[in-house]
Amino acid sequence: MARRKIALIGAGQIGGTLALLSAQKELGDVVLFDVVEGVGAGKALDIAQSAVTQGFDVALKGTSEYKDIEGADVVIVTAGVPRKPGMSRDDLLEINLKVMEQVGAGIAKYAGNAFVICITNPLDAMVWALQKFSGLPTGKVIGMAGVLDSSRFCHFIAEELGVSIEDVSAFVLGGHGDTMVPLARYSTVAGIPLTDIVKMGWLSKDRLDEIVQRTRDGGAEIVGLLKTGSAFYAPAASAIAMAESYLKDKKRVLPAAVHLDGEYGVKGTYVGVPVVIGAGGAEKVVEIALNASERKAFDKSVAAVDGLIAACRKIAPKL
Ligand code: TXD
Repeated sequence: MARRKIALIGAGQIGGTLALLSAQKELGDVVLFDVVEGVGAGKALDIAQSAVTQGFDVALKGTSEYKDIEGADVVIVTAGVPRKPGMSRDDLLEINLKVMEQVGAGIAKYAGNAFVICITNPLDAMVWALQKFSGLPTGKVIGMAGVLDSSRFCHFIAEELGVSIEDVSAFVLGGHGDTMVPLARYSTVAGIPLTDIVKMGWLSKDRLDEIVQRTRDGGAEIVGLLKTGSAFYAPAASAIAMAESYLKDKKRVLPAAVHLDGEYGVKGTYVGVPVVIGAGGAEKVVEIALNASERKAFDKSVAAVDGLIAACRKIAPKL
């Protein structure tokens, strides 16, 4: 079977890391696209020159022309601008919406059968707009945020309890913003729900609440430390996990921003929920039972996403 083809639209901090991780896992040949001449080609060449020491056989190419993404199996979109200290993800909406229109046209023309993973912020609105601009089926266009937010939650829990990260599983629902919903009840350490870990006295409720808030602030914490950009290693690793589940038909159950068509009582909005990702794309939305406080928090997050989508519609009435 010919090698798969992975197109990365945006060859910046995350895009370059996506290219390296994808090559290391030999997921397929890589095309690094960027509007800035040379960025994609430079990073492609640099990673290719690490192949002999890392032992991967994939072709890497940089480009500024959409024709070079022709026939891509997976397209991962990071094109746009990241935030600077003091900026919210929502502040990026207007500038990145224009980018999504260009990217959507390029995907529609050259990669209509691809599985598209959007990363650009504000994520839930950008993936919604990208699906509309590209015209691809809603099940083939999803957003990466929940895997990242859950990974942050897992890291903080493992660090706090002094346990292996391999035995921690976390769940974060809702939009990729301040209203995200880390779900302690469905997050576990070796299968033990965090709510029971608190009852056992292994973790205090106050510390759990602090960890939940630190998860919500996870992006801003790194922006504040880096000053010149936002997180990119964990975001890239998160998107690669989603791409790998599609390419290898792994049927992983991962939190991702997907189009809801009535599930969770939501219709027509993209928001983070658990989804089965396999060769068909977002194959099944997993509808978990939410208690009253979880439902309230989830609905608040959906409302925040709907507000961003309304802002997109104001800027681009054709959406
Ligand atoms: O969890 C998540 N979804 C978030 C997403 C996690 C972290 C970062 N998040 C967002 O991803 C961030 O707020 C940005 O909107 C994107 C990309 O972040 P990155 O750190 O990779 O930004 P860079 O390094 O600035 O890279 C963006 C690249 C850069 O090289 C630009 O030249 C290019 O995008 N760019 C474009 N490429 C193609 N087409 C257009 N129009 C374009 N405009 C800029």
